[in-house]
Amino acid sequence: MPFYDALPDYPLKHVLVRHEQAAAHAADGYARATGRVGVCVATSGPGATNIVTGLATAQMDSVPLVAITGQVGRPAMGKDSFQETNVMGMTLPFTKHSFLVEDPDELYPTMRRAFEIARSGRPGPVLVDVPKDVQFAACEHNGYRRLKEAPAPVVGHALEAAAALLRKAKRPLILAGHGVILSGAEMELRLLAERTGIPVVTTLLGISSVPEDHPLYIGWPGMHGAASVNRAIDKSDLLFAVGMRFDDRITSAVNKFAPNAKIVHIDVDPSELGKVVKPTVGIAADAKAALRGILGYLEEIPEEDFGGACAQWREEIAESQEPERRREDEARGKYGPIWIMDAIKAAAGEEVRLVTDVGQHQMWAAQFFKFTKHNSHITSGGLGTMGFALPAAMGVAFAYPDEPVWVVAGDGGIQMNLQELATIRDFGLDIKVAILNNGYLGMVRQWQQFFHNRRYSETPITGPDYEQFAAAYGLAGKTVREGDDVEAAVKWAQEQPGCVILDFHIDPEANVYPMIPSGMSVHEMIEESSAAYGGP
Ligand SMILES: Cc1ncc(C[n+]2csc(CCOP(=O)(O)OP(=O)(O)O)c2C)c(N)n1
Repeated sequence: MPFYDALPDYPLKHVLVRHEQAAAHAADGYARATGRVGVCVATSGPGATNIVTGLATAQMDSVPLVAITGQVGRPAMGKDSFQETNVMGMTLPFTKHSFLVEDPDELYPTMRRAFEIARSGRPGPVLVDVPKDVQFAACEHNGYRRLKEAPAPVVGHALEAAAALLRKAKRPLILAGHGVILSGAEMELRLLAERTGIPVVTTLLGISSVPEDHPLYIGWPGMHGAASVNRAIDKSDLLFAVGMRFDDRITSAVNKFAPNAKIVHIDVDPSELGKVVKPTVGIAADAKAALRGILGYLEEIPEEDFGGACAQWREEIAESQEPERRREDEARGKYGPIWIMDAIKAAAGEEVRLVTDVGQHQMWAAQFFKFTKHNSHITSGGLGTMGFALPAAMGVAFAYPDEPVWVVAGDGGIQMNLQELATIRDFGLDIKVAILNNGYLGMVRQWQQFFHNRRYSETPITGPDYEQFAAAYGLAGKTVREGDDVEAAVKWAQEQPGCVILDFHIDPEANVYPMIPSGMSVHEMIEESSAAYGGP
């Protein structure tokens, strides 16, 4: 109450969402798209518990957030008071830092520090819990001393060792993660790839750190990654991993990850080095600084060695991508996810930012959308939070009101935060929503199909008529079925002012390929997923 009473006196833009979880995801979307700190506010008790999923989502993907929660007054704390909850205790495991402000004079410096912590080093969410009587109290503030930013020193000999490994490798791969985007190291990454001719793969969150039409970009690995990319990792003799954390969707998709490779691992968070994969050379440093340092050691490679050194390796990879390309092109001619992705890209143009939810559609978008704009792929990777996309897109749209923003979601996840259409309408946000409606919790159904003998236990799911639902919110909507003109519908949506919902009824049993269950060997995987499951 005191916070909201003060709010009109300050030049802050406040967005009243309809569910606090959406506030956290919207702040997250804003932060992912801009690199700036996103802020969300919630009241004590149920308001605070509602933002918990949003904080965990941000923590898993290293997103800078400050979440401010109201707390009951200090005398009431610890007494099961009305709407009291220990939000700090509850969120400690998945915030970068948490504060409970017990002294009004500490409020100002704590807020400043919260922002600094959220954006420094490896970014993450910071919680500031403020008791009601602290909010009411008069406070003194005597300025603020910034934390001394001490970027992890980049150790010269480690950089040199990494450069030496790059020079020697015959089958090297660059594996770029979210850290490349977070540290703004895209140029350095590209320079390194182009100078050495080394093919680049990304993690899911690293998608759009390199334009997908770059000749050295070959795709992404893991459980639903391309077989050719997993195979390349299997054969690689040097994995140059930067700004990534060896998530188990990549490493345990196969029984032995990168068995023939030396590993260079660069991460700003030293605790990531050796946590999952033991590096040959570990460098605890900001991606941009480390890449610059390494580039310095690669300056005097003779021209003919640049790019030429692994020409045969690139050819080998290109060959193994050929059947995948063929299968993708065949699927392109049929009504389904690829067609829909192509149509969105064509109608929205190169500037589009795509925010995806979690499930099959997320994997299809990552596989087929062909992201060419820097940092244009926004998704919940680590926590995999259904319900993320629509509110996160609100944050993206607030950050870039004049650029196209599309949501791709399933008919399950979209229903987890649909109430935000009211917020979207109130602010006239220009968000286009494509629901890939298969009538199932599709990704779960796919697992049931393959591993539970098609026992579709509790995965068929109903929903509203989305056209009518959109209309009830004063928004435009359309249902698209096989045989309808997908391009025309998407173009129509793009041309409408404000938010539009397109409800694409797709094949209920369409699957994501490849699919590599944990522990399968690369060789089994290639046979199973490419042949038996039919690819691409
Ligand atoms: C909040 C939340 N609950 C449950 C899950 C587990 N889960 C992952 S994908 C999925 C199904 C998603 O279905 P839908 O949104 O329809 O998308 P589709 O897979 O059909 O594209 C579920 C239930 C999750 N990731 N997040």
